[in-house]
Amino acid sequence: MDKTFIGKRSSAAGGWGALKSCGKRLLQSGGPISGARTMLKANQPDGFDCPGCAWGDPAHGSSFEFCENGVKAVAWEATEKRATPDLFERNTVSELRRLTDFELELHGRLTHPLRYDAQSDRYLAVSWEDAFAEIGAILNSFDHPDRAEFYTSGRASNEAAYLYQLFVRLYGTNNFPDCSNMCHEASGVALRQAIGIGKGTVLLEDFEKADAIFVIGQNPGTNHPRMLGDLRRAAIRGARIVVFNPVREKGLERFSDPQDKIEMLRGGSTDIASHYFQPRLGGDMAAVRGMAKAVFSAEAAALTAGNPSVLDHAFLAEHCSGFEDYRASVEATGWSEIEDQSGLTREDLERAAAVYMAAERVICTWAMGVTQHVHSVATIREIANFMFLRGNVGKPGAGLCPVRGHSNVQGDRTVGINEKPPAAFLDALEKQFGVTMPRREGHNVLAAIGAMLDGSAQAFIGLGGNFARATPDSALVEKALRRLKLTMNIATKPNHSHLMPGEASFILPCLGRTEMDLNTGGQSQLISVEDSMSMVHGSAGINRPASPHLLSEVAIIAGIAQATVGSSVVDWEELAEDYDLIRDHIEATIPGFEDYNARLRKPRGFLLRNSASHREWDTTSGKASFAAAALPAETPHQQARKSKGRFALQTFRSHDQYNTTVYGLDDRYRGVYGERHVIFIHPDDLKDMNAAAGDRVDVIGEYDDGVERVARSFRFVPYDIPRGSVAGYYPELNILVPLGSAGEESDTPTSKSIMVSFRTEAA
Ligand SMILES: Nc1nc2c(c(=O)[nH]1)N[C@H]1C(S)=C(S)[C@@H](COP(=O)(O)OP(=O)(O)OC[C@H]3O[C@@H](n4cnc5c(=O)[nH]c(N)nc54)[C@H](O)[C@@H]3O)O[C@H]1N2
Ligand SMILES: Nc1nc2c(c(=O)[nH]1)N[C@H]1C(S)=C(S)[C@@H](COP(=O)(O)OP(=O)(O)OC[C@H]3O[C@@H](n4cnc5c(=O)[nH]c(N)nc54)[C@H](O)[C@@H]3O)O[C@H]1N2
Ligand SMILES: [Mo]
Repeated sequence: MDKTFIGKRSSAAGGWGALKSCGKRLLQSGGPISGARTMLKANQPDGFDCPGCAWGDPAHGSSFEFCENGVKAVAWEATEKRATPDLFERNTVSELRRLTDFELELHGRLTHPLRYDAQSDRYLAVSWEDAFAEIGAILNSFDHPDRAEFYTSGRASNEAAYLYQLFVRLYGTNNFPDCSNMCHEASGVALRQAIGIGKGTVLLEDFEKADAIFVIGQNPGTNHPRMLGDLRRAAIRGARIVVFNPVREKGLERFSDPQDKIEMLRGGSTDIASHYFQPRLGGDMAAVRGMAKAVFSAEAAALTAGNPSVLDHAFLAEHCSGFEDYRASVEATGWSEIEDQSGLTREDLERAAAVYMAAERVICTWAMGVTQHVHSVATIREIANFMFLRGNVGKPGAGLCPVRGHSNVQGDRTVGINEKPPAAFLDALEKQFGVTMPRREGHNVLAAIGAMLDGSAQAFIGLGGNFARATPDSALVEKALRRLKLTMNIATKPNHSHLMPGEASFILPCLGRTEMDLNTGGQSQLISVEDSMSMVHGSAGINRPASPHLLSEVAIIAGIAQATVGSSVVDWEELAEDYDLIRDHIEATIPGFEDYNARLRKPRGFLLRNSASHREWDTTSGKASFAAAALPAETPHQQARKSKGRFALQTFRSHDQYNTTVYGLDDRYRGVYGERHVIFIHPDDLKDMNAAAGDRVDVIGEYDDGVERVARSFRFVPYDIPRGSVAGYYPELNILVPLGSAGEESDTPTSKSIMVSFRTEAA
């Protein structure tokens, strides 16, 4: 094992390696037959929405879109293994805490509601009625509703999320910390400022028409494998694909599509990226500004030569505000600053700009490599600026495309999981339910942790997710959770967040996406989700529930709501019996859901209207707004190099994990096997430290707040990554992400720019 932990990188992403890996997962989950049957229903009109990612579903195509990581997500949920009360009786919580999340989740699906018994330090089975009654009583014992924090992870359906926000607002607070705060918050903030809506403007069909696709700070080979199919088809058609990523990611280089029988038989693969640029960490705003600068020079040259304009003047005149200020700010930015921050040369950026200018229709996609930095909002505004120059928003084959994470993270926001709810939504809720809604701004993730630490919060309620592991400074968050009066998690499998009980604590097991959700009359209930392209579609599970004691998320929320706020305003039981009635409330309070129940039952669902894609700009200026910000005063790379031995660290996902859920210890595309405690680093940086591949070191957090942060025993992996930038896996490195470092305007933890140094492992 020791000699082989750094092995061969796959020659292409996808392909036979993906099929082999799937076979293994399906077998582990209890047999290929039931597994394959389950997979055949993923992302089909009459099946369930894949719990893997938020990429859109095709209107046409093969009987099911094959996706290795979709198979893993489905198999993970459809496992035959069970975490029964027996497991919790045999082991104290302190003993279970010694297991990794990987080992914990291997115990399988939770089967019974559990209540923490402090005296024996064990979780014991409890009835649903007793659990609801006790939770309601504790929530009602606080002197103020803002004492409780209501977290949401992005898997919750529209129906569960809407019911949850309704209950929480009737209870009296807007405290909705949400996984989105750690994810695409910056995209929402920046896009609302720039185009008047916090969502992307493209449809899946646009990928069939684009002449160029820019992919910035995203690793779709691992995190959105079905997107690779769309990129591959675009590449074959001759579209140019321009990648900006400090790390050479296999999936973006070559891809062998398991859907393509001929390619599979020939052992062939398709080049994805026509251009692959490796900026320094956090250097993307400079890189995009460099491309904009090249576009402006080309425009000047075209005017001099009497050639057609490069800019889309009609679009700029009719639709944009702030263009002249932006032009001035680009002119004021020098090439040396651009080259230094981005780590790319002027020639590189001119080449990239040439691709942009040669294309009639351009799509730009991005994900966490852009959103988890201090300057994320400014960077996304710069991406929008760049796209406005040639009118690449609001026309077919073009647009802005933040690629979402969790399968319904976008839908949860749409239906009201928002700590800063728009006034119009609260007005609509008041009209619909005839009661006053809280207007105070609530807590996001960082504010909720702050409130737990300073003692003003007394309860944590989790609708899915793994709050303690996904958040920054995980060691501090653990302590904060254990000081609360109440902690409660609705979950499918055990994880570490459940093992940090407050005075009273509950684990409430729920049905997964793949399972049949039947009401008391035995009728199957449909839920709905919204993908990255704003398509809303239905989802109904096909598997038998993992245990007869499970309730749906909706039923659990209804039970807690009934016990806490009673049924004078809302008949919770009735809504839990018939989700159509929840959808009626959504339709009555949120624009875009007209005829929700009928349209949901159409094969591909329906599209939520996106104003910006119709070139309607709901911004303060009423136009698509340019931003004229200067480049960041300092990028993480520039900050790190001021001190010898310091590096800028990003934390990303391996090919064998889903966020805090680790499926296995291999990262095939990056050639790392059986080990997750690794640091990817440039070979020359290793040489400078007199270190070698495989050496073990402690990683020291170098954030300036006096807190000592050490991640112990990591091994170096030499890699194709810029000097001064290093990378390693989330969540193992979350103890190094400082709570105090957050994105400007987004308040997102900066988990892609952490200052670190290395120390030879303490003996
Ligand atoms: N199988 C699987 N699918 C998933 C998930 C999963 O864990 N597993 N997670 C889901 C979720 S919640 C999300 S949010 C998405 C995440 O999807 P991604 O955003 O693709 O996730 P990360 O692994 O964080 O990868 C970030 C990428 O950005 C690059 N990067 C880092 N810093 C920079 C930078 O400064 N500039 C540039 N240009 N690039 C940079 C990294 O090298 C890496 O390739 O995936 C979703 N889908
Ligand atoms: N350092 C670092 N930290 C990060 C990131 C990073 O890139 N680097 N990424 C951030 C991002 S993008 C995100 S989205 C967050 C993710 O944060 P979370 O959403 O909180 O974390 P997950 O790991 O997705 O949650 C996994 C747990 O969800 C539960 N679960 C799974 N399916 C269901 C279901 O159907 N219903 C219910 N109720 N529960 C279910 C299971 O118990 C499982 O253990 O992490 C963030 N944290
Ligand atoms: Mo995410």
